[in-house]
Amino acid sequence: SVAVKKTYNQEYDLLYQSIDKKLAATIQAATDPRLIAKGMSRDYNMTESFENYFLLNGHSFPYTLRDSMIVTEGNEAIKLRIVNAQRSQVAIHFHGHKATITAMDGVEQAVGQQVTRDVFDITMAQRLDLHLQTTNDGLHSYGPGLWMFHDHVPTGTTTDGMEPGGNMAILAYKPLLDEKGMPMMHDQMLGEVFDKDYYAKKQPLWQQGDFAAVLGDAGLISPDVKKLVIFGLLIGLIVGLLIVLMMYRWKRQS
Ligand SMILES: [Cu+2]
Repeated sequence: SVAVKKTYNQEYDLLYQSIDKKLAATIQAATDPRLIAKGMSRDYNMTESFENYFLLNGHSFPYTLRDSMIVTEGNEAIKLRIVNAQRSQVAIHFHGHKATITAMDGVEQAVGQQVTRDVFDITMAQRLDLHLQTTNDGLHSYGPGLWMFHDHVPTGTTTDGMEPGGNMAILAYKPLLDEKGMPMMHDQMLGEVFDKDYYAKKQPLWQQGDFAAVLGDAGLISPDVKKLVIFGLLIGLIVGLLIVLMMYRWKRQS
């Protein structure tokens, strides 16, 4: 807004949400509103449910890099409006920075009550306005970088149990972005997790590492068919020879 632009160089909204995959599946599976109502209110039991997906502005990592990156030139005052719309607490941390709470639930905080800190615990439905200063003064910013910002609740950075995912995101200083606006070196850093097989849990975790050529995936070592056939033929030959030998002896005795 115009008023914000007087004090700040940029402003961002950060909306945190989570999804319970069981509840989402109930809605997807039914075609009749009565079935949806029954499924959601009577079959579904919230006390036996989990949060499986964690979203920042509607997307999970790595898509947060495309849609929810905070990009700064450095030496900027940035206003952040954070809303926790998920059913559990978030504890948001901006690596390499200490931001300041300027408002809570839309109410401006008096200067003496403004708190500068690392991690911001935001309970359900709570809103927090922060002043993030990207000036390298050893306090508010520790200098240019690709700094991640994420929920310190361990489940918050997972996607259906796979890490890294969820609301993991990046606060990027512009010189460290490539010509497409993506973090530099993201191929090397994140190539493994940009593969959808990673989140489908089909990919060995060491696919990119030195072990890749040595080790296959757990539980998926396929049998050597050629060896099995030769083994079977040899066993057959030995048994056959024994039978012939026994018959020969039996004939001689009779
Ligand atoms: Cu952190």
